[in-house]
Amino acid sequence: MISVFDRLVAALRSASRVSVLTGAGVSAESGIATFRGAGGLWEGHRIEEVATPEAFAEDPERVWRFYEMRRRNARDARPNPGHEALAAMEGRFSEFLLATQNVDGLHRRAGSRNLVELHGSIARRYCVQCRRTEEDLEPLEMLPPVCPGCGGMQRPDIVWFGEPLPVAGWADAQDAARSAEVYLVVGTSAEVYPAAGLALVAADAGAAVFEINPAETALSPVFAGAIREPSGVALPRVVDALGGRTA
Ligand code: BV8
Ligand code: ZN
Repeated sequence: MISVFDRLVAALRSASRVSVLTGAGVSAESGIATFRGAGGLWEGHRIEEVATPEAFAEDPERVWRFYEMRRRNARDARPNPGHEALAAMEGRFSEFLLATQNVDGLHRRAGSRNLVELHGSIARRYCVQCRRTEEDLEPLEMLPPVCPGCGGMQRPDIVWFGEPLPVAGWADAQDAARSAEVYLVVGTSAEVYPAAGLALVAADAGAAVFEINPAETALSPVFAGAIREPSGVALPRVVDALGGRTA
């Protein structure tokens, strides 16, 4: 009986088009709490209540306290071997795209370049008046921060619940899911749409879809197989097994 791990490695060995969807679980080993693992609460409120345009309109300072806390966590965190393995995979396939739901910037810091940040980035903020954008992870002097250009209030460049995903990034992620021969779903509870739907797009288009997650998820039944290990352990093992594979 061939193991799921060996099936995954064999599928990757013969693939030239690979795409990956990641969620908060890939950053867990960098010390960043996941949404639903950490109870998904902030000051006693569900994330879905804090990460919305309505919450921001009602109390921008409270929402900024949530994001300043997450900016500090991201600033202090380091990419883990799972992030690094995904960055290493990029160069081994003629077509590779990593679509992440994470806003912590760790994939980019690990070296991933064929990357779509489906839900924005905690390092970016923009002025609600003139849309001027700043990008840094420095501590913010005042909350809410103000635009250095026009003095308008800035908001995080994050996709909140009820907000549309970036059009270009979403299109690229969908195209990659449609054309992938192997699709990896790593560290996500697959509860947030439309991101989670990418796994269904890949499966419907005939990709071999594998899940890397210590726990079952809503989409587990759809997948060709699951590796029930932390991504920081499983992904480096997969990359090692691919050896010096060239594109
Ligand atoms: C939209 C930015 C329309 C914020 C985020 C009812 C049914 C279905 C859908 C909806 C519904 N009601 C509303 C909706 C739509 C809604 C949605 O899906 N809601 C959910 C809650 C049901 N979606 C939206 O609103 C989206 N927009 O639909 O717009 C539209 C269209 C056009 C025009 C106008 C409007 C926007 C969704 C984006 C929301 N923003 N992030 C922020 O981060 O502060 S989502 C947020 O959840 C994060 O991005 C996070 O990544 C994402 C998903 O969570 P996960 O990443 O999966 O994390 P989670 O903690 O859940 O799971 C962690 C997993 O890791 C677990 O499985 C665990 O086992 C595993 N794990 C743990 N350790 C490890 C590990 N795995 C591997 N290794 C480990 N070591
Ligand atoms: Zn401005």
